[in-house]
Amino acid sequence: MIRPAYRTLDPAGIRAFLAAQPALAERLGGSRADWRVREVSDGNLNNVFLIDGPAGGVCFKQSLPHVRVDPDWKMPLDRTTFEAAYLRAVRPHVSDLTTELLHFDPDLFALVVESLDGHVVLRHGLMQGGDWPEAAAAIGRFVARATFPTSPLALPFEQASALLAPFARNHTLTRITVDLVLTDPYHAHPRNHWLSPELDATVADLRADPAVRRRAGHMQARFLTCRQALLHGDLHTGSIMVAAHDTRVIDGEFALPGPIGFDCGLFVGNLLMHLFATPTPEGRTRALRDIAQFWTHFRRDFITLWTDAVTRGRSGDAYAAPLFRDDPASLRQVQDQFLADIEADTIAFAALEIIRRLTGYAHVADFDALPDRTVRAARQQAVLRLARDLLADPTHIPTIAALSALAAARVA
Ligand code: SR1
Ligand code: MG
Repeated sequence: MIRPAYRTLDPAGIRAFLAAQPALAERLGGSRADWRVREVSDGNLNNVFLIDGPAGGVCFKQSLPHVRVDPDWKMPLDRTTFEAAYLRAVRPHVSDLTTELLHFDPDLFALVVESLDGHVVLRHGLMQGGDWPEAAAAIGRFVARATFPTSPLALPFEQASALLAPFARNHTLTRITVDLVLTDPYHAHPRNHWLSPELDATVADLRADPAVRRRAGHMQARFLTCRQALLHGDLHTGSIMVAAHDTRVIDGEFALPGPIGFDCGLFVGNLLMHLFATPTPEGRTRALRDIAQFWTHFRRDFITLWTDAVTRGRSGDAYAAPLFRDDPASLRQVQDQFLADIEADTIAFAALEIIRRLTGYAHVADFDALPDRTVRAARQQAVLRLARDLLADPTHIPTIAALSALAAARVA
């Protein structure tokens, strides 16, 4: 059989594609002429459409041969392959917190997932002053339940290795992270830019500080060598959709084996930026609440999963059950150390995320909520200085609680 070559589908092409898949056509109901196709592309990389039919809806996502927001930046198509693989790998553990994979086409690099029409992107919702009091706890649960079971804490090393190996080949998007998140902001690079000249001195200070560069280098090494578990790899507030009592993580195309604190740090870093961008005291109170809730739930759920696995004699080869099953005090001690290491990584990766989102290639919209450009620059400067301080002296701020207290004092 000759398989069709890749082409970017327009709405008519998407209708034909869906009509050719009986299960998808049945899910939508009616016939293709009844289907409403809306483009909702929001991220930097891919085309995304929502399709509604008389019986239901689906979401269609397709890789482009370039960065969506920059057609001159050519890019291999393989990213949706990794997103589909990530969904298959974590969905059994987080079925209520992500989306159902309905179909993947490896030739068109297109995936179809359940539609979350009625949900909003968390970043947009927060910017509009909305409150989702359950969302941060849900993301804490998500990270615990997506990482523990995909790590050698839970699996024999052979199984962990087989699970993680394909994701270690997610070179295209890992290169993006290595460059855009971990490297470019710390030297002069043409992709870097920032809001206004008021930030020039802050950016220059940051780059001139050897302690910052040493810590950025250390975190590059953590990111590339500490393969603790399967990560989402891009867990910012634009990769989360929320409704009143429902939180879903989307966009797993950056999935890779890595340090668990990377996923935690991206989420916390984005909440910190929201904290400094939100114009109201209520918004700031909620951002601090969300950071605390996230960490509390992540930590608690991770330890619960681990303790249960050891107690049942069904943990993996790292901290193997025979060593700890009959020694709960030692288990508690190694858990506290493991979680303290994740906490330190979280704080450092949060700082790196803040710096790259304000001085690198891909910025965030949160600060658009501040109409006055001078106020916007002052708030960006404050959160950039916080990020610099977190990197320059990690021993000074060793916990999420200390980080929140410092952020609260600086944003007041
Ligand atoms: C060229 S891609 C830029 C950014 O968009 C994605 O969402 C990732 O965060 C990436 O770093
Ligand atoms: Mg994305």
